[in-house]
Amino acid sequence: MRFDILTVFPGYLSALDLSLIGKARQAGLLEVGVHDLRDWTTDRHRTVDDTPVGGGAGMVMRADVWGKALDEYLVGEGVKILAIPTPSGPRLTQELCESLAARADRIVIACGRYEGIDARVAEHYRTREDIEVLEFSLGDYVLNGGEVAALTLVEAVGRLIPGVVGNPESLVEESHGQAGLLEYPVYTRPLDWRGHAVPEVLTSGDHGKVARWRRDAALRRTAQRRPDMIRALNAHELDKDDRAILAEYGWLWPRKPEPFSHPVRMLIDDSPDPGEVAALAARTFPDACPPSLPADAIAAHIATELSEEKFAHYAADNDHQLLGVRAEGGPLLGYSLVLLPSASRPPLAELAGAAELSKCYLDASWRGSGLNALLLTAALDRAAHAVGSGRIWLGTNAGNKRAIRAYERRGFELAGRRTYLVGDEPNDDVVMVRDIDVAY
Ligand code: 6GU
Repeated sequence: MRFDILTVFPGYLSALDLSLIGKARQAGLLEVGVHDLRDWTTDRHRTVDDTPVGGGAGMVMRADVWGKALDEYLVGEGVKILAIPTPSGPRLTQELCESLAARADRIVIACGRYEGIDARVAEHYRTREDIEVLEFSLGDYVLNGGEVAALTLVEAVGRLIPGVVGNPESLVEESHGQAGLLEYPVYTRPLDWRGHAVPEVLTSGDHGKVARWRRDAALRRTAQRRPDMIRALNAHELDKDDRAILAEYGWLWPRKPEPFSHPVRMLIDDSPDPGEVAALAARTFPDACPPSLPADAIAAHIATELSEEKFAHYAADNDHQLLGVRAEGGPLLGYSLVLLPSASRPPLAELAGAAELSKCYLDASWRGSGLNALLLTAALDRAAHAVGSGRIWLGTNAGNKRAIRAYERRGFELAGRRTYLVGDEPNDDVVMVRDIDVAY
């Protein structure tokens, strides 16, 4: 592969004589030519720029000078790329660098300065069928010229050419590599430095455990720093452990049907619309009832206890904590209602002073996805912040084994029984309780 870099500051690119790229050039793996754009000027002052047509600040680089210079290097057989660094281009990515390393024969880089290069230069070379024009940006900030971006492109593409990087395994687990994750953190000796220890698992010699730890760390890092990369992951390539880690950061998938092949970011909504909550409550309440319960009793309960007016009252009342959960920008998928001790009427004397988890319901398509744990954690967290340290109780139908098991997994224990009226029908409920505490 050959790079030709055109610039008004050829000295800027002397860094390409050094390190791995310098060695690769000496070894003949890579050719790099650096050329002074002013060599293609004809006037005494070697002028490469002029004032912008239409007015405005700064100077614009002349198309005629650039055209003569570029024509000289965009020649020969094979895949020819004209790369133009500009903050207004699409972002340079690892994927693009891999594609260039695999198929480009010649890359000519036009380094602009001042306000940029006359737009007709890119326009003209785009009309040439034997040339691909690639405008690219390094990121959302402005540099004084394209030279740093040219260095970046040569290094990012050059190191992917076989033989340039000594140990090809170094390329496998990198950030922005195939896994679509940032790289895990790395450590070397000393094992203890200024009181910071290397994570113990890395010294265990257990390769399976080390691999899992590194994968977890990569997932955590990416979830914290680059939500855009999590959103782009293919959900079907993630295992159970991956999913559990991402769930901690609010990224979930519905279990069935599974229409999303990408993780979905769930957000807690601290003030859900009471009408939306009432609609969700009407949809989800029947699933929590035993089959023996008459439909009209369920309908009566929905009409009186789960109305928009009731939820509007809870939303406005300081003794109640109403929460929703939804995918970013999507419909409400779950809601919870906590009654603080002042509003709770516990059915057992020993629960006096406890808060009450009065409701916690999820849309059917999201059950089993981990969304329940997310909502419940948020509800308990807010209850704990209101009461400090204390207890929270709940009642759920004694026949609803799925719910009872789910609450047991979240630390609730059986405390007794109560009778609960749905419409006029008495129902047998279990009462469960757990401690809550502000987690500082
Ligand atoms: Cl490629 N060029 C300039 N001048 N500024 C930039 C850039 C490129 N990428 C980010 N900022």
